[in-house]
Amino acid sequence: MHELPEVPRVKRFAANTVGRDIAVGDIHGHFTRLQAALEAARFNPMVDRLFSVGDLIDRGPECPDVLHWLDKPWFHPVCGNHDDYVVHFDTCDVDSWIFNGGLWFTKLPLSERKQFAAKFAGLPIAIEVETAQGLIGIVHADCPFPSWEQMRNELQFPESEQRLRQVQNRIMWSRSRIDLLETHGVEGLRALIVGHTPLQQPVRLGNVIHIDTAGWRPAIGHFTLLNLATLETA
Ligand SMILES: [Mn+2]
Repeated sequence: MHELPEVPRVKRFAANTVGRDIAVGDIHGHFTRLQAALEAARFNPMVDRLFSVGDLIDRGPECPDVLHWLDKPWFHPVCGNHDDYVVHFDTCDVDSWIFNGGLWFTKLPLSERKQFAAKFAGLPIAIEVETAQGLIGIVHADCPFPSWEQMRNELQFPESEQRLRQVQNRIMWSRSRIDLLETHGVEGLRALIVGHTPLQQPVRLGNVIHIDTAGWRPAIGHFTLLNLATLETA
């Protein structure tokens, strides 16, 4: 096991008073398509910020480009289940990762794999963004608690490593809300933005907005860019 630095699992951003805050769904190694979507929405990297629900890599052709994107000061992703494979590349279930698109990673030299893992270990599990209209939460798959505060406490002050792992796995993998079409939402937020489950169009369940419209599936998908102030697509 390589040593990983301790990073905050919940990262908070003050309101953007000079530009727009935009959220995008799963990217999966399609950065050229993402760039085109940003240009179409006139994204301005001088003032705008792009928040991502994670799953930056696997499946698409441009996975190694993720390192350049993580250096961009306006790009702020949470950790998705695919990104979590990278963080734990030496201990994860490699067979299931390869089955899910991770073959490219296994071909990298060990020094590069370590470089990716160190970079991905800096990804928060949850992001919260202040807006004039209220707090926005961002996680990869779901908030598996009735309130955002409860989830934040579980992440920041876990009672055990095992409990933390269970909570993080549900945040990164759970599909129960969308599968059951639960509309009770998450207390303590204006809206929660999630990805993970590919959909033809964004789906809103209570205050939870699912925005993975499969921009990483050429021909049938598109990137949804959601404006966090208006909660409309950009
Ligand atoms: Mn996912």
